[in-house]
Amino acid sequence: MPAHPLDPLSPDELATAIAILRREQQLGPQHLFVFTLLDEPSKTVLAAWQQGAAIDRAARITVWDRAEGLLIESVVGLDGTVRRWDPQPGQKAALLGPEAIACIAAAKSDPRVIEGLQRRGIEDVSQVHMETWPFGIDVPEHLDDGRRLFWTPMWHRSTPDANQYAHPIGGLHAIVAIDTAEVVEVEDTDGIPTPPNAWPYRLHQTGGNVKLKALDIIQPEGASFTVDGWEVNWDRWRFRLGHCQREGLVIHDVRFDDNGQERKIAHRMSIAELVIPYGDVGINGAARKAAFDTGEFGLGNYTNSLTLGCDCLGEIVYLDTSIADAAGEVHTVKNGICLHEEDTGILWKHTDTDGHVEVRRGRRFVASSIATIDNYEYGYFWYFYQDGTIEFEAKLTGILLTRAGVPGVEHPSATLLDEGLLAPYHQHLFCARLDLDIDGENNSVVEVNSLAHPMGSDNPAGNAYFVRETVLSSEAGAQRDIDPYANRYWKVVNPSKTNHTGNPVGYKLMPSSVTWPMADAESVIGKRARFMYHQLWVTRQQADELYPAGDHPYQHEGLDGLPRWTAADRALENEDVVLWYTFGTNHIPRLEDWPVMPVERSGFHLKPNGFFARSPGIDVAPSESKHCC
Ligand SMILES: [Cu+2]
Repeated sequence: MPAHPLDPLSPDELATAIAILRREQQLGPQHLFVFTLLDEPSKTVLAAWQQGAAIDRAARITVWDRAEGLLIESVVGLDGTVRRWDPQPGQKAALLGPEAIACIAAAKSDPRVIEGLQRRGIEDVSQVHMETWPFGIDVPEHLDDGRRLFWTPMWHRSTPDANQYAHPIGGLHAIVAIDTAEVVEVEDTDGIPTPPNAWPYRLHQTGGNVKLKALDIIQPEGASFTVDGWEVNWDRWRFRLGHCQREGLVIHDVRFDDNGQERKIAHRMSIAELVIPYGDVGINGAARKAAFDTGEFGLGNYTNSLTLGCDCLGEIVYLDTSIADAAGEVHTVKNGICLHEEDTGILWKHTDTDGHVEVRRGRRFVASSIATIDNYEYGYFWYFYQDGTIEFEAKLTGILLTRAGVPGVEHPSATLLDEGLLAPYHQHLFCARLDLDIDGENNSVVEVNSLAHPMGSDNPAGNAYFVRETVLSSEAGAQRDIDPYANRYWKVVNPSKTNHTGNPVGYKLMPSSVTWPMADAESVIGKRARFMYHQLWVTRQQADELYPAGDHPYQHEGLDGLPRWTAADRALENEDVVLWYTFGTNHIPRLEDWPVMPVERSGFHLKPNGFFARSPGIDVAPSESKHCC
């Protein structure tokens, strides 16, 4: 039995939930399991639950009936009951791993594809790497009959250890109807040669020429944290971890011990969507390239198994993660989540006029997980600091998505990496869903702008500035953008709880790593990922509002999720609010991003702002390192 209602579904529970649904709804081979997720208990249920009490466990299972082309939302109690069975006509399932394998096999045996490859000098189709890219809704009219489709950019991999993205095959794609694994069209444009150079990156190919002396992280007394099931205790922090097939790593129930009083900060935090729109104007469907790695693929499906000494250094505790695939088979990833501590340099320091020095080293707790989706790696790193800060950092690495270009012809929206080898411009836009509960559920969100009066009677020396605080009172007015000129940030405060200065306690969201979407808001991707046009959205907490581009973005026309919910313009003051924060990177590829991109970082900070009476790091003990002063 799970120890806590928020524990991820165990392998047994995943298998049992699927078996119950199969039995009770008489599901057959045409039924695929799109997402099998924990049906998280409501805040009321969680608040009433006592350690050791019985737990009512349920799974939220999205089923795709491929024979009927029908998506069904269900909730299955582990007690054997089907509590919801709710067909969703018109919605389409995410792209599922086993389907992709069957469709690629079909594309590789299609005579038009084989002939197109041969014309390009490629005789062995087993040397072709095909990817399965969603169509968005940019489906050619004659194929647009409601089917789920994808298309297949291809690369030639001449040896098994070659860089899979060095030889993009120009102008050849199959368009595949997913549910019947049928190639419905082959797009074939001649005249684009395959780039010739190999660009290997494996150790035996590049050599490990730069060798530094060993650097070991030694914690002779062991780690300073404890992990009990999915609960972590470290320093003054206590929180729970979760993991699911869709979002990957999830953080639950974050609390901080403030001098003996445990105070709640967040109920649930996750990266609820990740969209990568490409800005490629090229031929043959290049404009279609935009993927929702969370909603269309399920980022958690692609979780890496992590390795001590490589992915993580120090005293590590790993947690295994489990998912059920489309066929209902349960897979467990050994070491899917890494938990450890890191030194973060100086936490604080002062040298007094009398020469007295006080200095403290800082440390942070890290919960991380890495997913590989085709060419890219996404590391999700949540950091908890001794000064009360929470940070999220996405680490982006992996291989640029390449395409072939005609040598000598300049491409207006791609970087030329090598002869005929292009890396199109694109963006990675993440949307964090932050259900903060600052000392309780009823909170308000305040925008803080720093402003200066013009030099004159209100500002005689021209140096003065003040802050203007504006409560974001309803959802329509709480769609906000960054303003670096006003040093804008947003605070989540509890209006019913004040600190010793009489001001409400709060945490602030510090915007950083923001990129502005380049796609026109009325373009296909602009409608489908409308959330990306504001860095901040605030909504009233609602258990079924989880994904900012809607529950099922695959081939969805858009304007679902945040734009739809916020049309209700619900009041937000002193309510249970959820912040949605959009951030990311504008990736104009560099030569130095090739052949494997050094890690790029993007994220945000949540910092206590009047939450504590003083720095919570002030009484951290001095370092006892033998190498210290
Ligand atoms: Cu990129």
